[in-house]
Amino acid sequence: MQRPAVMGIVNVTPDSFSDGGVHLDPAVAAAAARRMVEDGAAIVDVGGESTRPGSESVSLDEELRRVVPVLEQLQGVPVSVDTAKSEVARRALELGAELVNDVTALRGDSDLAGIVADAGAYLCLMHMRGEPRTMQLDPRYEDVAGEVAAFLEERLAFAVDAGIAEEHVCLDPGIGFGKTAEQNFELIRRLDVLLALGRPVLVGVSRKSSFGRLFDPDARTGSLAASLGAAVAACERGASIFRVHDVREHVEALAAAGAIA
Ligand code: HH2
Repeated sequence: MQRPAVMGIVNVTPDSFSDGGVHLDPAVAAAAARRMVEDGAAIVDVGGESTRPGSESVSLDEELRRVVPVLEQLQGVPVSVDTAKSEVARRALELGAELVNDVTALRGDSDLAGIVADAGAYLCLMHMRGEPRTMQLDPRYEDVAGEVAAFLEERLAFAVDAGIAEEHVCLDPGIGFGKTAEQNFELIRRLDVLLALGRPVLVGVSRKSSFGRLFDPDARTGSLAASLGAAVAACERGASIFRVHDVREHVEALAAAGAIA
C-alpha cells in the first residue's frame, strides 16, 4: 500500500455543505489550515466556491475576495486551490499554491490548462456528471467505473496535450458529483479501474451524505466515523490522497490501516 497523503479542506464559503461559514474570516481560515498541517496534512485545499448539490456558482470577484487573503497568510504552507477559474488559479499560483484542484477537469475555463502548464503546477482532474446545480437529478450509468475511467483518461490526455506534465496529475472519481450512493460505493469498490490509468487516485468521501444516509435517509452529511470507514476502504483499494475535513482523525485511521497492510 502506498503511504497515504491527507489533503485538509479549508472552505472559505458561507454555504459549503458541512462547514459553511466556519472559515469566512481569513485569519480563522489560515489558522485552521496551519493546524491541519501540524496534524499531519500533506497539503491544504483552499476553496472559495461551494460545489455541493444545488449550489450556484460565485463571481470571479467574490471568489478572489474569499481566497486571496487566506493564501496571503499561508506563505510557506503547502497549498492547493479548489477552483475552476483560471484567474483564481493564476493568483493562487503566484501566492505559492502548488496544486490546482479543478472539479470541472479543465472543461470550465479554457485558460486554466495553460496557466497550470506555465506554472509547472500539480493538477487534480475530477469526474463530475452535469453541474452542481442539477447533478443529483437521477444520474444514470451503464458501468459507472468504466465511464468515469474513460472520462478521466480523456481529460488526462487533454491536460498532457496542453503541456501539463503527466507526473503532475492525479485523478479523482468525484464522489457525490452526479452519482447515487450505490454508484459512489461501486466507484470505490472498483478503484482498480481508475488505478489502471497509472496516476495516483484522490478521493473525497469526507462527510459526504452517501455515507450518512446508510443510517438516516434524510442525512445531508456523513459522520466522522462513517467518513473514516470509507477512507480506509478506499485506501485498501489503492487510493493515495484523501481530501478530508478532519485531518488528525484521518491521519491516525490511515496510519493504523497502513500498519496492518
Ligand atoms: N468534493 C467537494 C469539493 N471539492 N474536490 C475534489 N477533487 N474531490 C472532491 O470529492 C471534492 C472536491 C465537496 O466537498 P466540500 O468542499 O466539503 O463542500 P462544498 O463543495 O460544499 O464546499
